[in-house]
Amino acid sequence: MAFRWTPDLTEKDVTDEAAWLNRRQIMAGLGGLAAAGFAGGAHAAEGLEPNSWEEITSYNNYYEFGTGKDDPARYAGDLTIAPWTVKIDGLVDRPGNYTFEDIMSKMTLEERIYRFRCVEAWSMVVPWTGFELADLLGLAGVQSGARYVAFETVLRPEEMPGVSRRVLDWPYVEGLRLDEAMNPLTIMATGIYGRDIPRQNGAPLRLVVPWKYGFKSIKSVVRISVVDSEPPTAWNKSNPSEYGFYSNVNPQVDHPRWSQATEREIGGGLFASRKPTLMFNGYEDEVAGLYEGMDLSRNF
Ligand SMILES: Nc1nc2c(c(=O)[nH]1)N[C@H]1C(S)=C(S)[C@@H](COP(=O)(O)O)O[C@H]1N2
Ligand SMILES: [Mo]
Repeated sequence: MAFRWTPDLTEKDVTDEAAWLNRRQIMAGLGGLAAAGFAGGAHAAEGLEPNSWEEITSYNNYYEFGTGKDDPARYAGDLTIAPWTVKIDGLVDRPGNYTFEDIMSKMTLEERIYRFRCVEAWSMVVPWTGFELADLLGLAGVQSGARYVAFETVLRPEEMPGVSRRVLDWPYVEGLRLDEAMNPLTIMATGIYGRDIPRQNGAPLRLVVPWKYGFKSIKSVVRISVVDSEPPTAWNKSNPSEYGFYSNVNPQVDHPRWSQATEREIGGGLFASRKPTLMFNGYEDEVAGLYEGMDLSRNF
């Protein structure tokens, strides 16, 4: 087995987190408006307490590196993330291979503190840095007739020890309806706590859709295709009766094998009580309109 670099929590990580928290306190002191702007808009201005850097980067799901929660932090160190290109194709005016640097030079980065709810009924709060997916799609120029957006994760068996097992049909793929993709809450994240996003969290850029179960937020994206019909998605292909295309967080629609009414907060401690899960993970005001007239127990 090849040498693996294991990312450890260094003094710099702790310093960055402390600096970030300090900066936030200063911003909050400047008044509600500044604090709201810093948190990335009204939806995030309610004072969410982010999880620690350590929690966010050591308890992960990234099955290409193994199915254990600590496998991604242990084994993702070998993933080559530079150079990196994202192929944008399909129903766009300017298809092509966009380099990570090219994308970063054209996008506006913002900090967004979002709730993150896994379908397995645990949750965190993550201070992402990223840009709106709508801006990237705008760069490529979405054509009329486009209805969905498909995403694909990098597939490198020599760097990803988990893909030797067919746990899922690799590469990992995901999809959104075009209006979901264009919603201002939907971002491509490139950082956490103001630092580059670690490999175990989906470096160098990953999707974050905060009102949907975590598996929709596909990591290490290498391809974005604008298409006219609903694209296949990894978990739906593997088990369609348990994982639907929409996968909106919904406390009233249980997973066939467990309740979705409550969640375990990571870092809550051994004796913490479970927290009630919020409709659309707390983003109902922003996204409920996308699903007007749809039966959410059928379109789960
Ligand atoms: N390519 C890829 N993306 C993925 C996954 C994965 O296994 N492979 N796991 C998903 C699941 S189930 C969750 S909960 C989140 C976890 O993100 P985090 O490790 O940053 O918390 O990533 C999602 N994106
Ligand atoms: Mo998940």
